[in-house]
Amino acid sequence: MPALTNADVARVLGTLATMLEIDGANPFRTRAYREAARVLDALPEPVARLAGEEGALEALPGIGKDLAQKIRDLLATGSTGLYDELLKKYPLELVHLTDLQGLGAKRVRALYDALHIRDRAGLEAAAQAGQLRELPGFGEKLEQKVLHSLSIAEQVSGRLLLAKVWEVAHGLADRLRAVQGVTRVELAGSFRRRRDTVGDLDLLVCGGTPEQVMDAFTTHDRVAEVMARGETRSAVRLTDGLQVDLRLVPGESFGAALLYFTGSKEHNIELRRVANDQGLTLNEYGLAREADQSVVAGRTEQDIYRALGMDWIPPELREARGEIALALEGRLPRLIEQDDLRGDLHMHTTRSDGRHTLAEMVRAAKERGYAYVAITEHSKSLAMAGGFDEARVRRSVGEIAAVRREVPGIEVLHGLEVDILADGSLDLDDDALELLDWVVISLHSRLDQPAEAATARVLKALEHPAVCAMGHPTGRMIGLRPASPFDMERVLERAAELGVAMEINCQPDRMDLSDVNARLAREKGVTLVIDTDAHSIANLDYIRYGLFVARRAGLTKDDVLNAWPWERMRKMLRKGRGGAVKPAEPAKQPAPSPAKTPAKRAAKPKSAKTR
Ligand code: DGT
Ligand code: CA
Ligand code: CA
Ligand code: ZN
Repeated sequence: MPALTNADVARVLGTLATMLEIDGANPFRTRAYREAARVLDALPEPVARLAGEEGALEALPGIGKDLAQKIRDLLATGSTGLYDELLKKYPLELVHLTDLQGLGAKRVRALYDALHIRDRAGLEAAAQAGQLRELPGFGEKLEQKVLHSLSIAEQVSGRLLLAKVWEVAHGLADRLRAVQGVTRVELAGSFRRRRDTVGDLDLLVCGGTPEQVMDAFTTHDRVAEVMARGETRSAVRLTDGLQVDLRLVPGESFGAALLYFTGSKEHNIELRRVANDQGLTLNEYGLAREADQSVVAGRTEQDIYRALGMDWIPPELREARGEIALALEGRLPRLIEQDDLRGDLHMHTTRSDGRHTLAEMVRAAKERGYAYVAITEHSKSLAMAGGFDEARVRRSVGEIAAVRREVPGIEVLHGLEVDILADGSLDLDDDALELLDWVVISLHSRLDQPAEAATARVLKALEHPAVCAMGHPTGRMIGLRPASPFDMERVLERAAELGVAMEINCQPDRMDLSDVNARLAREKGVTLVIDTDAHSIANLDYIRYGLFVARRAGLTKDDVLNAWPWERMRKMLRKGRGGAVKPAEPAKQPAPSPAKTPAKRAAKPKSAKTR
């Protein structure tokens, strides 16, 4: 029985909450389970260790005697009596229907009772037959929404977010590196290309005896099932369902194997064609002469690319999107790196829905070596998230000034994440917006608007002269919520003209803009900004996922606003607008008062000039 991780236990508790909801249980009870799941998910130490200490579980917030016992049962047996009982009534397939947009526990229950729907296939068939719209409280619109939601879920089903597998992937690799005689371990496949989701993990190992390598692999504590075990290849399934393939490869062909199993398949195919054109053959064993099969290269990727007359291609670019031609001409971009970043321009604190205080977040940003940071709470229409109204923004001015004194050595921008209302106007009046150094605008509601209305809404919001950047532009949530259908090209073209930066949001389930859209943005002349949208100190680590998106988009440090040194940022902010690369045309909207529009931003940020 493999040890359960905190995430495993949290997942079961979350599932229990949903099952209880479907069962029509007391809302207080379901909320208690949901809250406990959240607490465990955020817990920094293994819950299994706490369970061994008298009273330690009960000391956690929101976990009483009853829940503590259930957690102990779970850890000991992998289940609880209640879970088994509910699972008999509500299979997981049914429970997971609540993940789909528009379907809560009540509606899933109604589908089950009225139409005996218990899984996605049944739901899809019923929706296509027009049966959903007939149910009380459903209607045609919801039926359409469900069908759409199913089609998105399909695209990612069976795939896991990169961030979800990050730790276990590195844990496995480190474990294998520790095996005697092992000289190289690489995580290949989509993981190495840093796609936002992965289907499975592909591990390559060099050195060591097959016996010891495979033992270390199959006995990792997250392994739930050994699917295959051989001398050169094994495969396992982990507790979260992730499949991992391991291949043991000899040193002389390690580079060829790494190249092949990193993919993408499309990149491999194109590369093989380049080889063939030169009278060579390329496969996972090496690059060889067609005529006599004598080996030309194979030990490292560099050797192989070089022998083909091209530069080594960073894995993030290996998607057959033109990188092979660039590498043949020696014109690959110098991709942005972690060390290039100088700041983070989107984060929340306890003043709205973040978990750490203003001073804690600023200090954490400074400790990461950033030169500047923007604090961006929500605006008032997100009332549940503690959104700021005008009066609160005014009070915030003093709070930001205080934190600048309290944490010297880092520039603090007074920012806000302002909601774009359904009609494209902003969620705060101009007087309040004028108090800000850095305005991020975001779509949080009414993402289901039809394309034309959504485009008009975003275009109108971009025109406001206070706007510096657009946060998580499309609003997509991977596998959960589709992108707003606005006309991306038109929006990017206007953003470029106005000098509004577009965000690559690093939240692992957002990754928004996507790699494809970020690439398009750069082509249109838009400056990108890579932001964590952190709601806690730990979230600042998410920066790596946004960097991956940027690298997959082929961005250099010049394309990314928060890779600019503070001086350049400061000058740009004083001129107004985030990241103007083309001169902005005069705003079409009537300015609130002549003194306000460009002149106002000429004075900003005040802090920057004085320090
Ligand atoms: P995933 O696992 O769906 O997230 O995506 P990958 O790219 O990791 O794909 P996977 O695990 O099926 O295979 C790993 C790599 O092996 C893939 O990126 C390229 C290579 N590969 C797999 N099948 C083929 C194939 O049929 N032809 C070629 N040329 N390469 C392949
Ligand atoms: Ca894979
Ligand atoms: Ca694979
Ligand atoms: Zn945010």
